Amino acid sequence: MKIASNELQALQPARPLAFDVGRLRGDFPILARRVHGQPLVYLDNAATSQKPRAVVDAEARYYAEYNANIHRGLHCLSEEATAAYEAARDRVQRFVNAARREEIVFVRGTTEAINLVAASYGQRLRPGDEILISAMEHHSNIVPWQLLCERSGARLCVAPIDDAGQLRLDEFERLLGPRTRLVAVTHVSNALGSINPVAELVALAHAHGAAVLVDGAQAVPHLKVDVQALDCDFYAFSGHKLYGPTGVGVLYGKAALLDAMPPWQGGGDMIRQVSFARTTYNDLPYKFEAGTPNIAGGIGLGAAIDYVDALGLDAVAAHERDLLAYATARAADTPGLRLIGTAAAKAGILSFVVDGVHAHDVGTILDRAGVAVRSGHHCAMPVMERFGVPATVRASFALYNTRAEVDALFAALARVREVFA
Ligand code: 7TS
Repeated sequence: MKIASNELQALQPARPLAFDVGRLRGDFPILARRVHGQPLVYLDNAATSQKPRAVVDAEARYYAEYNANIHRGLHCLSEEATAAYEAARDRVQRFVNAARREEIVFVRGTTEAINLVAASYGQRLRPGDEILISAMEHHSNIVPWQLLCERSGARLCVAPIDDAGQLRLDEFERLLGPRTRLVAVTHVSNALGSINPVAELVALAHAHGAAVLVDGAQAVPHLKVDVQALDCDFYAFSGHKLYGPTGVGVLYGKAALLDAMPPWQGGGDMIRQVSFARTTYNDLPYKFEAGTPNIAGGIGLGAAIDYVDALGLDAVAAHERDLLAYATARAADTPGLRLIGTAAAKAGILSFVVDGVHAHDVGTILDRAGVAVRSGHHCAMPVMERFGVPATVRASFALYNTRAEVDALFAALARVREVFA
């Protein structure tokens, strides 16, 4: 009996490819370029990560071969585009282990996901209710809640962090009270790298009857996320930090909650029946997806998830842990460098200040050496205030970074010392 090669493939146990950073760097065309005459050392992955050829090609193929609007045309191209977009939703569902595909709402990014929850779920908040966040949140997980507090009369409570940049669990628990309706907390801090014990926070919040939104923007590229195991009510992330396109992201929400929530934007696709007397809304997830979405972006995000899945997030995490440990050790040997964020559990981020040199000057000198980092407050001004610094330099790692690139970072930092000596 002859066995076709694809059937043979199906007989092999699913095994991630070996993690060969040298080989997989070839998948990212941009990594071959030079800046200021130097090889690019891209360490600004927490801002946005670079895209593998597979993602760029998936977007280009949509535009070149089957560009059409989705969910409406009965013609061939529209059916192909709809199938590809909805297949991306299925990939996202598997990626975060959501129970149902209707629980995956496509949005513009993390920021929009959080604003959606604040605008829609937020309508049930009343004066005197409380929203609990942490002191390490990105502005996009602070300001939407402040706006909601202004609208509703609710109060914003903030759980503090310790000197290492870890959430104070005792204070978090103390701040959970009978008026707490919602907890909104980051999974991984973008300014410090701290990983929060989300499952534990969710259990505590649920014991007090509060729903939980998790900002997963900095977590999904580095950790395997299982929304059912976390038992969070909402989980938000962006495609562009996960090797996918900009302008697309995901709001996961438990179906029962999403179902009970009012729509937040009105328009095409989110309705079932419209008349001037009365409009009824579409089923989940479309009720929250008004208007033509980022079709190419959704398809590109599906390709990005395929790429990461093929490598295996466990292998990616192990590689990044090695880079972070190596960089942390080198930082300890660097005079005048102080780490901001030394939590026991960290993912992919080395934030620091250099004695006597502003972070922006450090960033500029690093850039001349081809090393791209972010210098500033990282849209987390309260974190800067907590540590008494105006800004930090942040090197953030991705699956394609190497120890040699960490060496390039520290060689450029030595140059900073020479310039400012
Ligand atoms: N939440 C966290 C924890 C983030 O790190 C970011 C972006 C956002 C939310 C917002 O994501 P967006 O895709 O909607 O913009 N963080 C960063 C950063 O650290 N540097 O640039 C953007």
